[in-house]
Amino acid sequence: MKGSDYVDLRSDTVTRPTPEMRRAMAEAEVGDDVYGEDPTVNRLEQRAAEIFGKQAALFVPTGTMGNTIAVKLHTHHGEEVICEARSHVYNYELAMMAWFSGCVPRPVEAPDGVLRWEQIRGAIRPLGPHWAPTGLISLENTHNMAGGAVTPREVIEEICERAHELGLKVHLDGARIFNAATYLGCSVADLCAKADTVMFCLSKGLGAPVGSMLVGSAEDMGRARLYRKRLGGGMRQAGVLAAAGLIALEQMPARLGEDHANARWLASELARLPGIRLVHEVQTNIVIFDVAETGLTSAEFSRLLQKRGVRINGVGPSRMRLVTHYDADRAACERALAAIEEVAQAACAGRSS
Ligand code: TLP
Repeated sequence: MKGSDYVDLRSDTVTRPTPEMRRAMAEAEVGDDVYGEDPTVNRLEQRAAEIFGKQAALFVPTGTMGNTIAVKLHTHHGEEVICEARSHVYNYELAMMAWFSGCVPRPVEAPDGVLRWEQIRGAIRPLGPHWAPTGLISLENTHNMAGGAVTPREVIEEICERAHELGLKVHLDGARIFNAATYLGCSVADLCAKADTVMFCLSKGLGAPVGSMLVGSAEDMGRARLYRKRLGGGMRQAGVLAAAGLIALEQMPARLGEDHANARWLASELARLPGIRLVHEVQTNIVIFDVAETGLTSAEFSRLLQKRGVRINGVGPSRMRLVTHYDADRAACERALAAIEEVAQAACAGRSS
């Protein structure tokens, strides 16, 4: 089976560029972005800043680099970064906050994936003879491992206002911030108005082949540009990538509701299958479900699905995560469901015989 024959719900990172993106990439006007001379990158950065209501933006190759730069911007060596216990910045970025910024995470558990000021307040540490002081608060919206959970605007605003009163900055890992805004029916500018920096991905639900953006103050983005270069992210004629990014940014947010509807539909169908337990309410494009009662591990379940032309990965010994996106329409989701049903039924029948 060719890669494109699979129904691939491992992530929304797997989307391929649309024909319009490919055309725009081929025709992109380019220059050397390290000299600030790539007109397409400059346009993308300007549009991202406008759409988020911030002073400036920076095009980075990955979300990991955007988060890494943000942590560096707001902290000093030897400080703590408050983040949710399952957050990406803590669990999936190769300890970059330690490696690049000399900081340690101070994880705080929020079972529903929504960190609130009450919980954060208790984790803030002043400078003292034994403690590393808090340097930054990092939020994640939507929260990936909490199943795409959305943090409402009022919650973010309260955190930012209280943090600012204490002289602390707030970074928002908004890899899927457009999914959050779609769910809430508000603009990303309103949702992120009080955050000091926001990282969002063009290459997830928005479908660009490569790229993320960091947005914030002009001063912070000026410094961020230097950190990007240090990390090897000076990409020269990156307009070929930014051209796809512009289409992702301008056109793709409007269709994210379709992905959410597909995820909700899959969740409601999965809920009636034997041996499958949904782990959370589905708000956006991520569904996490538990297969323990089928008697299979997530790795075994994944292998059996793969044989049936469906790719879904485990995110724990018995937990699986599926992510909907524009490269998997309702018909593809129906195919995925049929495969999951077959595997679950066969496993459960095997158990009871
Ligand atoms: N998430 C990927 C994997 O790394 C898990 C995925 O498939 O969901 N923040 C959040 C909330 C993310 O989900 C991701 C990627 C990133 C940051 C990092 O983005 P990249 O992969 O561009 O470095």
